[in-house]
Amino acid sequence: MSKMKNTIDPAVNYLLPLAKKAGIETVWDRFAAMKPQCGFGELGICCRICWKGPCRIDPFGNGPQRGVCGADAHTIVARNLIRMIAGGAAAHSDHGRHIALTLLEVGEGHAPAYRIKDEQKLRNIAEKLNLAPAGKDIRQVAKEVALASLEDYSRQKYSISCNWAKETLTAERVDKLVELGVMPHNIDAVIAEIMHRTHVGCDADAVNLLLGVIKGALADYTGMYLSTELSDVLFGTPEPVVTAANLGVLKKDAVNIAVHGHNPVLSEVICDVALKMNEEAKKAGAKEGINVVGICCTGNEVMMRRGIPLATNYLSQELAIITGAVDAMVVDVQCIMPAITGVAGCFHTEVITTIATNKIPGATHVEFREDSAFDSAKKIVEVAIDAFKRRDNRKVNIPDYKQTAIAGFSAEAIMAALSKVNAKDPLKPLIDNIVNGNIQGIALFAGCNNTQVTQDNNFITIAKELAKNNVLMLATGCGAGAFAKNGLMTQEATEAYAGDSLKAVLTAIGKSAGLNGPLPLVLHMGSCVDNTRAVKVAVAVANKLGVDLDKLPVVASAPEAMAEKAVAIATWAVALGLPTHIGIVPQIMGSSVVAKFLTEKAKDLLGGYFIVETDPKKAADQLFTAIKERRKGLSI
Ligand code: XCC
Ligand code: SF4
Repeated sequence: MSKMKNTIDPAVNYLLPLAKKAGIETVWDRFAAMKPQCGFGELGICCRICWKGPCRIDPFGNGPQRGVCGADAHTIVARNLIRMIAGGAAAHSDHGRHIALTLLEVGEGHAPAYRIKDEQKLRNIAEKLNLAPAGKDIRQVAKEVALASLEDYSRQKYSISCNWAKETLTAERVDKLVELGVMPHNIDAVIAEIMHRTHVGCDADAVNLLLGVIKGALADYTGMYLSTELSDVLFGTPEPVVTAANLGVLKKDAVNIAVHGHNPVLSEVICDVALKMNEEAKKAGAKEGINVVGICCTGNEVMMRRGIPLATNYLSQELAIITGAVDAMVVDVQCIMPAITGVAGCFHTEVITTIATNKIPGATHVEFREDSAFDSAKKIVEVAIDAFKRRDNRKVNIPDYKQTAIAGFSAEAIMAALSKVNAKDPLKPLIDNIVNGNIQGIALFAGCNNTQVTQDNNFITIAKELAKNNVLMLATGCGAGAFAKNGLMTQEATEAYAGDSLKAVLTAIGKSAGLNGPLPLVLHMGSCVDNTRAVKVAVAVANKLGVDLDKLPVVASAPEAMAEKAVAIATWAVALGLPTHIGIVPQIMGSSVVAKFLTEKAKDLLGGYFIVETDPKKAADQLFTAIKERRKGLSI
């Protein structure tokens, strides 16, 4: 039996044998032990919604075709899917709520650790939300924007769409979604509605549930969009920054603090406080002071805004600890493996949880509160410095692998770079180059790592193929992490892999923008919630061309998707009109109705549709075919 490689990440490949020798189990060991995985679960035809179950449908047609209550495979698959969407939307939108509440506190003057870093962006948002900010005090504007955002969690009128959904899409898209009855009016209500309609004995109509899937995904979109935009207001809108990625960013002579999770509300303050506590770290013997590094999307957040290096992405989070050089891993919410405290137990590493609703057995909990953010951050840094004193240098193995990575491509940063080419009409150079075919289309890479496939490999393989075909590429989340670690967010990668016309465009823009060379091959747009940055660019292009999003040669790909959040993101990409690839077989194949809807029927309804393809080369072909089809539709 040929064994699939675990990863293409050289740092991980360096450390895995060391882990094995030390008897430390990792995600790949547990994955191997889990095999064979449950076939019913893989197909999505197992139901545990009530205690008459669990029920499972026989996919071969010999055994039961209905659960005890009579639900068939289509109902069960659709219900399982929509509950995943609810999970994803809840995660993203709760993160968004946290940011909105923090902005409200700032507006009210209750959060001394925070301030409004990007006033202009706040005013632009207020304008977009029709809040007439002109002449108003900035704190007043902050309050009004926060409240208008929180309204998207509390509005009771079903007929009024969420502010952040209706003001950020093309008018045509909004009309279409309203007509289909899938525009959310209230994020929380949509999530509650999903839990209700999937309670035993409720919605059994798979197609009706699938429309609910779209609505849930759009609630996810709403929460993500406001999360990104308000984070920029509080912490600054990212601008291009040169930094580094992979485990080689850890430093032997520094107190290494890894910030991991998703929410910048804490990590931003930790970065501030770490700067101030450098001397204390030095006193403790760390010649280089404090070295903050990032993991997963908290890592992307601080990388985009501060140039903090990215240590690693999702699947290799345990390996960061196995270097023996991480003194504290500070986690907030989402995508934190409970396994890390076990690994940390073999070293001196302190795992510090910070959020009351996200604790891990074996971790030290330092509760984080916005009103006393500095104190919490200080305490966390002290725990890290203390742990550093206990570090066993014989156990330190920092892999000598790191890559340069250029990050920080917010929509605003892209517009700024383009305006260096054409100040009056910044979108023109982009659109002209799409129309003349120098840029064939745009691909947005998003989503996670997954043990089902070789870590990072799908991302890199697909990107190299699309680069050859002159496709402009954007990335977020752990996909961005994959590109950063593997050297695709560099100018050298553009030279090495971009097709001639793409290279020429990236070079022209890069040079005008003062980068002394091309833009990187893949533009780092941020964390998972930041996928909406790409929507912002796409909507601007669509509006300028006077077409809807489903006409643009823009595609999305989550080739190593794993989380419920990724399922929600991919689904709203479809709802917005994008051909959207997933490189993992989704757990829906037990229902022909659901599978057909998402891969075919969605196209008629929304313009977007799912492409399921596990072979990365074939996936690249299909994505490029979708781009060409769109070009044909536009007669370009
Ligand atoms: Fe999580 Fe955002 Fe997925 Fe990475 S990409 S594994 S969701 S950290 Ni969003
Ligand atoms: Fe079985 Fe129906 Fe209960 Fe699901 S809801 S566990 S299918 S009886």
